[in-house]
Amino acid sequence: MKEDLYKKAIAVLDANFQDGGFTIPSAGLYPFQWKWDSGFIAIGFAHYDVEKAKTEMRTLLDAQWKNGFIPHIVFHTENDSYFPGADFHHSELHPLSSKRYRSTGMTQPPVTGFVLQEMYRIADDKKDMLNFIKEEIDKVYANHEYFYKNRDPQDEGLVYIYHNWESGTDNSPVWDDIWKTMNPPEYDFVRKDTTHVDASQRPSKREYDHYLHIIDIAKQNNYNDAKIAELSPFLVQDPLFNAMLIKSNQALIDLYIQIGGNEERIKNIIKWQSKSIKSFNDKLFDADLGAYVHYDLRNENPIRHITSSSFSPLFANIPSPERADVLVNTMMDKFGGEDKYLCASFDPTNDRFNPRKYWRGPVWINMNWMLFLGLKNYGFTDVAARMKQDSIELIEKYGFYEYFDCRKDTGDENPTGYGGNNFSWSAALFIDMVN
Ligand code: 9WN
Repeated sequence: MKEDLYKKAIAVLDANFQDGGFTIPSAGLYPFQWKWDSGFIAIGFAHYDVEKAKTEMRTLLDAQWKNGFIPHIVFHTENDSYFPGADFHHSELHPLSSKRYRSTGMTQPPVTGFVLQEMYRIADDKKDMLNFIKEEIDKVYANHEYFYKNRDPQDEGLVYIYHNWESGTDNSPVWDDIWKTMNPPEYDFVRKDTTHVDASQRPSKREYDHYLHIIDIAKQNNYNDAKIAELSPFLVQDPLFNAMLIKSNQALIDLYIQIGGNEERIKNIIKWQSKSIKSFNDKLFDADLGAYVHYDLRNENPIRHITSSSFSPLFANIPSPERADVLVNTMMDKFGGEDKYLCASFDPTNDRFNPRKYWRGPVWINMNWMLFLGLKNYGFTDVAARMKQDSIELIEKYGFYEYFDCRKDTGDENPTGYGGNNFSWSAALFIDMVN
């Protein structure tokens, strides 16, 4: 069974790989290259087609802007099966945007550093992979430098995101608190996502009004970072985003040491890193909840809800062992009942939990993959094993869907996975987990 699924996973990835040298997340629903998807996808490819893994990362890094920014979607082709596309985002408004690729003017979690390290771990030919890494690593460094220079207005070592799409966890109930502070106009637009996926599994029209309004404000200011920091109604320090930056910082340090030289860069990253880890622990940990939370920088409030992102610091070695114990107890207590698969994207004991809707409850394989590695690293062997087992079981039961109901019994006659099918990162990370 697992062997068949392994072959199927390879078939999903290969079918989604495009002539332009990148992989779409899911046909129809997501027809372009997405930043964090690409990183997870490269990890999958690295196990069986190392050239494709390199191509995926090369293409993504080739779309980097002159200021080090890497966009969240690269629009390689014209395709009207997705909204909002290149003509809505207008990345050319930013003077330093890529002249070669049209893209969005927002980013996604900083995966590229740790992905290069994972590719090195997986590669049989380490020398060849290190040569590839030498070619690309300075672009990742420039990306981190961009974040610390432009996304940390109070110089805390914690970078902000200015849009929920930057978080990757797009309609998390966490953002509801921010929507309450906004009153965007009603936009007139044609949704494409709900032609591919049942509307009950996707965000609402009103949520999309908020999403579009934040982009409009950024566009009115030509995607200027300082203006966005001043004016965007959405400005959040997200624990997942910052944990991934910290994880990638460490990867850069390790890889630069291996490459040799680069003393100045290593010194800078170490400086960023120690500040980031300290602020992360001081500011984002909520002792009463026993979990890390998001911080609303625009309104200067912690957003006190538990999500799967709350546990992501385990992946980046951020909590002390004592705090990691607290975190895992919270996870098992609220998310870990025997009637559930790990790990719901939102607190199942909270009123805002919805087991079928996008990031408001369902299980996502990329989150499980990060949590699995983090738990393993801290020595939570049993919980790590369950995280992996639950991920594999969900894929065996439903296939390579985008997200899954965390309830073992959904009450449906014909239960199914949710969102897009033949979804690339579910296939890629399955390949990594069973290897
Ligand atoms: C907006 C591609 C992306 C993922 C995100 C996921 C979803 C897009 C959308 O799909 O977001 O970026 O249109 O819903 O939430 O994490 O990168 O797979």
